[in-house]
Amino acid sequence: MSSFDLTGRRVWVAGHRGMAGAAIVRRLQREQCQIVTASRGELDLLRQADVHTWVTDQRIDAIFLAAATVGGIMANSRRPAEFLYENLVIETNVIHAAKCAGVKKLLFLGSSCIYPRMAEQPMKEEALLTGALEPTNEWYAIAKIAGIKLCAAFRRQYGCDFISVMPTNLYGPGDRYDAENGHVVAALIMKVHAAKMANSATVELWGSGTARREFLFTEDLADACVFVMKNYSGEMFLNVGTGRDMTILELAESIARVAGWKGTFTFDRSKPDGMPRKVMDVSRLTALGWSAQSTFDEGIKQAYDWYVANMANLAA
Ligand code: GFB
Repeated sequence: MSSFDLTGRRVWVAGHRGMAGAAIVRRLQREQCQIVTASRGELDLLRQADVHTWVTDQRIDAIFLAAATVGGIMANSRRPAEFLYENLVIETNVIHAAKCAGVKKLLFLGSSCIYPRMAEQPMKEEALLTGALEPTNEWYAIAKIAGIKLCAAFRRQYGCDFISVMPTNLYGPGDRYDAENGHVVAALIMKVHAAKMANSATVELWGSGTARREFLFTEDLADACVFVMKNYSGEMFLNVGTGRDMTILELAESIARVAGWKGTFTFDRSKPDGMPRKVMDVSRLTALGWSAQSTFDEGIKQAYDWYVANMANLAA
């Protein structure tokens, strides 16, 4: 197994304000490395020359590329240009700058939405580009597929040690708590908590509630990213998840249980379900020696408690 020592390295977490990037920063605090971050005001990742200068001047050794324009099913459908263009530009700028500056290792974060809509479940890495994408997130998926291919191409042509991981749907502290544009876990935590506070008897779910998703706690994702950075080198990207899924209604019921809300769910079938099922085959990562440690109920409780403690600041 390949090994990359983080000790003493200057490690840039691109996208450290996002849910995944912030979790990677927290996890890296347990390593003996120098964590480097840049706020949006200091560095605009959409500006190629600025990214090149910054990576060179900062003498970066390793990069976690977690910066991306992200959102839930509705944000993806409504803002296709931003999801395609901004993600392509960010990853192109950072990956190319890393090569030019001689960065020793780079880990790119993709997404499980890269797989075909009708991919065989659980989805193996080999399913990439074997069929048509899910229309609600194809713009984001195409950008993420390009990012994986950039890492692979730079490895083949220039020998760069650039690798990619494909996280499943994530949730946790610091998620985007936005009922319209966020992902399902954050949106349902908000809706259920609001119903509890208002003594409402019902909460409306988008779609049929029968779509199936796999959810990974963001602290587990961060742990997997650090593990993979240290222990894996190869052209094939790696799925990161739990390998277990549930229906959206089951997710909603778990959140209601954690929140202590006893109402019922209704369904707005005018809203899309998106992919009918999305669960990853995580056997490649398991074979390397990593598996998720948090239980779903623990993770949801932490995410819910974080939201309740921070909701006043989020609204401000
Ligand atoms: O997490 P989510 O927005 O995105 O939605 P995807 C997951 C499922 O939850 C869909 C249902 O079936 C939705 O119809 N759902 C029910 C809700 N109620 C709600 C609600 O109030 N809000 C939201 N957002 N969903 C994403 C991609 O797809 O997967 C992203 O759009 C990313 O780009 C992510 O790749 C991993 O799981 O469908």
